[in-house]
Amino acid sequence: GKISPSMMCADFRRLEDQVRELEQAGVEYLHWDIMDGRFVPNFTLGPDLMNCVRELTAIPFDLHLMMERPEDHLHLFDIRPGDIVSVHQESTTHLQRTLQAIRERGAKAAVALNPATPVYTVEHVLDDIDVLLIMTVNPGFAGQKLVPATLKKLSNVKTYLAAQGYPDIEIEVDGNVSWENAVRMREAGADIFVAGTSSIFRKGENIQELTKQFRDCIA
Ligand code: S6P
Ligand code: MG
Repeated sequence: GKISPSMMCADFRRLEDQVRELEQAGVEYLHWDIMDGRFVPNFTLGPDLMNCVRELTAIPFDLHLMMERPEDHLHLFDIRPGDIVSVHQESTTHLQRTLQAIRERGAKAAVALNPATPVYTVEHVLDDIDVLLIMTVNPGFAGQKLVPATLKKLSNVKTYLAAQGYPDIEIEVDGNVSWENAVRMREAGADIFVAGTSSIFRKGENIQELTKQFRDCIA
């Protein structure tokens, strides 16, 4: 499995140090939660901060756009080849066109699904996606509890994608990916794990050490 640390859980007072620690830990992505206060009831990181960290590191970015009409705002982000860009099925008006626009910028196109959104809603864009992001909490905040029904949903996703003829689409999970939940998510077929306060970002503890332990859970 691949690890995508959630940067909204980082210690902003020492952001550059944290990025270095994540480099040392060998994580595959940095996960950027971008919220607009409308699609989700919170605000978090924005393009200026994300683009600034871009200059600090070569780790690919994993953008999670939690906003109304993300297609209107893609141009604000320094998207590079090898990144993942997720837009929500629930908030993107012309989903197929938006996924195309993401691929045109060289990134992997992803659709994110809220816990209540059925997987079959992406059936007609399977040709256009590289990653399917299954939210295991309702997006908006770090530190929430897993919505239990999402584990069953997750275990059906892999079978569904294979049956549709898309076994190579990667499955990403986001929300309360704790040690215990990560093991279950791995068994259910997840490939990319968003790591937040439930795993590698804990006050007073060492990121590299925690990341090592986390990797054992998803191996
Ligand atoms: C939630 C956001 C997530 C969180 C992440 C935090 O709206 O999309 O990426 O930052 O889930 O991790 P945790 O372990 O605190 O749930
Ligand atoms: Mg996220």
